[in-house]
Amino acid sequence: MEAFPVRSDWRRDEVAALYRRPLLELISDAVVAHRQYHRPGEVQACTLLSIKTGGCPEDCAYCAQSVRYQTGVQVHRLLDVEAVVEAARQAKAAGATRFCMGAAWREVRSNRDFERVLTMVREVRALGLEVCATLGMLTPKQAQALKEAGLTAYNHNLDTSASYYGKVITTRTYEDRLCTLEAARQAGLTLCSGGILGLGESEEDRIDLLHTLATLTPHPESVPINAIVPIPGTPLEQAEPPSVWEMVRAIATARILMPRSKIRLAAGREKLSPTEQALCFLAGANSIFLGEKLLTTPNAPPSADQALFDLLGLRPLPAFADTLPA
Ligand code: SAM
Ligand code: DTB
Ligand code: SF4
Repeated sequence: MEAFPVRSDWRRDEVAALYRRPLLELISDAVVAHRQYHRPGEVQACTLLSIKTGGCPEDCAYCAQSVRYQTGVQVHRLLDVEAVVEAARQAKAAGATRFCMGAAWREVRSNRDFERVLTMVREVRALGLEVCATLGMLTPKQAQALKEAGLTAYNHNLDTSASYYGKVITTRTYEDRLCTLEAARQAGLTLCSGGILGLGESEEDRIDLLHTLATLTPHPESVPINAIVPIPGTPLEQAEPPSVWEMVRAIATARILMPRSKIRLAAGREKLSPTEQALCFLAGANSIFLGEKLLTTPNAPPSADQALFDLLGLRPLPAFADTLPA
């Protein structure tokens, strides 16, 4: 019997009990679960690029790119293929192994812009990088086209619990989100799906979110845990970012629930000290965003990340690496 088996039949009460364990006990188990499936010290480095910025018709209360809020973000149409490939080349040279392209779209339309995204996927993949995209809702046919172009992963976050979702976003439903994840899965893409802490949700909502993610079959291969980055002009401009303890608790719980997945310490890392980030890695985070910028906000500076990797003895995870044999 494996110590920390991969299971998708987690009960809500089991997730709640895990989430509420004394923190150091939770971390100790997360350390063991992490080592069972991953080489400790290996951290996946992903770089994000916003390929189409702002002007999004959705009303996500946290987002700098919604057309409904005055956030000062410079709207930009879909970038040219050459600019994206050049950014991917630079990301690779800086040590990234996964390149993630984000578009401020409600959904993909099957038009010339989508054809251009497919070309971007083909060309970035040809550089030997894993390619991820986050483009909003997808149909099964679009998911298939992305897969055929060489996309590795599709990012589509559940963000929070099903019951709190309507407090954050009213222009689409949780069910819509789950349908897109299903379309991507059916097309053979790996999934990247996680959430945000600090939307004003309760502990129950965090437990619900983790329960939903951990009962997807199979689990998302990547689970980003974002801390809210409060954006002036959005309804969540005054949101209180989670404490490091809340981040660590969510990461450790996710690590035990989905032991084979990569848990990404995503947005909000810039605000954490090296000591706080070390605690997140110990608790099971093994993926980060590397580079100057996330989509519209600054990320941890590359020089600080290099120093952190040296200090903690972390190594970049190679592209397309598998987890440890069971
Ligand atoms: N439009 C697509 C969508 O919503 O799926 C893709 C881009 S969207 C910006 C990607 C994800 O970034 C969101 O689902 C959310 O989880 C995260 N995000 C956006 N703004 C954020 C913020 N201010 N703080 C933390 N996470 C954020
Ligand atoms: C994810 O979970 N977080 C990233 C990526 N996936 C697309 C986005 C974070 C965005 C932070 C706010 C911004 O830069 O606009
Ligand atoms: Fe649009 Fe995505 Fe931002 Fe929501 S999170 S407003 S869908 S870009």
